[in-house]
Amino acid sequence: MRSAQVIMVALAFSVSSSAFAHVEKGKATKEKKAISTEEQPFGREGDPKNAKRTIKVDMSDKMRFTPGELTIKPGETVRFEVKNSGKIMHEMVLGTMDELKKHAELMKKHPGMEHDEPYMAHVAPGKTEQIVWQFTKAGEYFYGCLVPGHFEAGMIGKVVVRP
Ligand SMILES: [Cu+2]
Repeated sequence: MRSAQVIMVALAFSVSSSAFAHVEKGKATKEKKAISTEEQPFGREGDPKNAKRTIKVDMSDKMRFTPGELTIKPGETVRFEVKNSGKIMHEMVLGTMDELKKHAELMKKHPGMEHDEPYMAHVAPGKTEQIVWQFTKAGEYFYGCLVPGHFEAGMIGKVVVRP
């Protein structure tokens, strides 16, 4: 029982640290691919068929998300329609506060880095992109814009997952 717990903890750690394994790509493409089964501390990629709720999120050059706070039920799959109503690039990245902070630091060191994960949407000015995500566990999570400087300017929102 003890050793099983240790393995579980080690496994959870390796999964969350792999979230920072960015792949440098020429261009981030949004082609159709299989739904990832990778578990993150804040849930996993959702099946669009199970998304009963759509939440529109607006991102502006005032470095704000609207809405800035969401309440979601544990197990719920949500379709985010993420609109960039500004004139510069923005992105919505879901995560824990700890991960978002680390990720923002990484983005400052490597500003040209492109990455694509199911829990993030990079949105060009005037465009709308989607994230389908299942929040599997109750807790407090966040979404941030990790374009260098934006997170620090307060471009951050909160997701409260509770029954
Ligand atoms: Cu931004």
